[in-house]
Amino acid sequence: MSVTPGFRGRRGFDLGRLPPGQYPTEDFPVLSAGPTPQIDTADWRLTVTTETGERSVLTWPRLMALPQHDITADLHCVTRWSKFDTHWRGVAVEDVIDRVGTAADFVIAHSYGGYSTNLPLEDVLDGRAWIVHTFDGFALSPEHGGPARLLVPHLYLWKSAKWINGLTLSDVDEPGFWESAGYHNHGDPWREQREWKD
Ligand SMILES: Nc1nc2c(c(=O)[nH]1)N[C@H]1C(S)=C(S)[C@@H](COP(=O)(O)O)O[C@H]1N2
Ligand SMILES: [Mo]
Repeated sequence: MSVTPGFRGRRGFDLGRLPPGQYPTEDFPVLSAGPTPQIDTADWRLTVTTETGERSVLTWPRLMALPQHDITADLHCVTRWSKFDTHWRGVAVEDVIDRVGTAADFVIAHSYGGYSTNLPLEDVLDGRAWIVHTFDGFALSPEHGGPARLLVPHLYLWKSAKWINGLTLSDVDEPGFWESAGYHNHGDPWREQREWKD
């Protein structure tokens, strides 16, 4: 890496934490491919479907009854902004998936409104991905994916599906909304996996 870890830029950002081609910002831009769904927590459901078709439906009270984690993470959007030290609260994806048995290698996250994104299962296990409902101590706003979104901070932010309502486990990898439109299948910001052409 060409930047010395710990070196601070003009505005005090730790540039060693900045993936290639990104710039740091303190804003939190909203990027949504369609209208913002308004989902009441009383109506919210997260359906986990296994590769054999078994289903487990999580309601809001059941989500809140799972172990809660406080997460501090840097966000990296493929449109080149990065936001450091964001604070979230939510449940680990493995705690949601543990409710069913699976031997699948892939997962597709589905959202209210029809958005989807695909991930290798290993990328959402072991404390690397969460279903988050709180941002900066407040209920997650609808614009940013409330009542609950996926948070996968080690991948570009399009993998962090807002308004999540489903996790489908699969033996085969199926491209989601942006992946079908030419975005990279994996989306690792440290490898600049922006487009699907390498
Ligand atoms: N359901 C849904 N999730 C989504 C999107 C979307 O359009 N719909 N956009 C993705 C993209 S491209 C980005 S960069 C981030 C933006 O999250 P933010 O609006 O909270 O910044 O959400 C991701 N999750
Ligand atoms: Mo994005």
